Amino acid sequence: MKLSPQQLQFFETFGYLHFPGLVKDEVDWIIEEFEAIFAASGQVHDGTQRSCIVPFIDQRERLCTLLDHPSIDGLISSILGPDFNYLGGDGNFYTGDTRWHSDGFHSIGKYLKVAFYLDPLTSDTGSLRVIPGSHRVDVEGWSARQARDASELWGISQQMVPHVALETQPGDVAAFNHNLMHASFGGSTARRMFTINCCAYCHSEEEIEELEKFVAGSARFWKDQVHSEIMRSTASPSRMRHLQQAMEHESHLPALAAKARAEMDEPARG
Ligand SMILES: O=C(O)CCC(=O)C(=O)O
Repeated sequence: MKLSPQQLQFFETFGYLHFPGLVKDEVDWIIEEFEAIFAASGQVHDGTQRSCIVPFIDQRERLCTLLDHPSIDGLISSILGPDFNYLGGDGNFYTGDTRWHSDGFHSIGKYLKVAFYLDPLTSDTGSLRVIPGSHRVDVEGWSARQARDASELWGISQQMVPHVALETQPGDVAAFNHNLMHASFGGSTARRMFTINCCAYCHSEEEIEELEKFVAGSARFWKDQVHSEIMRSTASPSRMRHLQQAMEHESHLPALAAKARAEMDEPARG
């Protein structure tokens, strides 16, 4: 699959794309694998707070193959280039609302999240909401990026912030720029979703520094490396191309993860 120039222009302008039914034919086994990962982890999701496993697709050989899936590879390659970096991702049982936020803010490099929601979701039952255009680094001082302060800024609740809701059915895929403001409201106490994080191949020193900063973020999950051994040992040469650069820039991670283990009661939940 290759995205059209119009889809790519939409992504650059608004920061997201929605692909209804992109992995519809695979969704049964994807859900089975999702459940198997949580069952094997020993984590019991009791609905009081988010449960999260990182890196997620890496936990099972079959789920790793999503990176090789022509539609997923085509989607990511179209946006980031064929030599994109795979940077892990999380698998979640979400509980309730997620307030407005972006996944950091990268003014250097290009970072993409691909999200798989495994339950039918509407705007008011926990589907992803996005503020189109809020990812743009060339729009400075737009207070949409402070949507978490909606009540002080605009006298409205966070739920009322103008947005597009990506209402999803299992098998749909949503992709968005990490800089994009996003949230969800009204979700159940067991909303299933997992993500794949990627960035464009880094060439400049600044891009590599940004990549190393992103990699350092895995420390809060107590991870010594970005990918699992399963992901790496089962990789074909074409998948390995997406793992290599992160592997070359993760040597700072074990020390940071050791520090996190010493300071935190449990790995982060997001
Ligand atoms: O689905 C949600 O509640 C939020 C998802 C999210 O914030 C993320 O994946 O970064």
